[in-house]
Amino acid sequence: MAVAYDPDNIFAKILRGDIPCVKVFEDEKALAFMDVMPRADGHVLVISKTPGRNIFDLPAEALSDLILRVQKAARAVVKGMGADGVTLHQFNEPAGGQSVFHMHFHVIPRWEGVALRP
Ligand code: DGP
Repeated sequence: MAVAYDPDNIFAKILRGDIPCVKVFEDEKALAFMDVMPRADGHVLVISKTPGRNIFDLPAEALSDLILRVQKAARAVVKGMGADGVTLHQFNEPAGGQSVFHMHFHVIPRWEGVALRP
């Protein structure tokens, strides 16, 4: 698997400020913002600031930085949304369900007995 990173993907444009987003958190390693197609209220995307298409090419240090921000986002959405838990989604390549080819995690608040929206 060696597909090149495309610096013109949507999330790279969001990182450059070329496309707006509803930002919820940012530091030197990652950006978190609201998903435009939320599977539940409070559905957040956490993206790496290091260029990488997905799990296959993101450098280990950037992956480690990213998962720590995912943990932070998970704690924040549970607190902020009054959720009972979170579901993390992370897709890799079209066959794996990925549609935006810049490494990211979905952090989706969950409530007991409430299904995800399709
Ligand atoms: P996936 O690559 O399958 O993890 O899906 C990408 C997600 O990104 C999908 O839930 C919709 C979201 N998305 C796509 N374009 C935009 C955009 O321009 N802004 C925001 N905030 N989210 C987007």
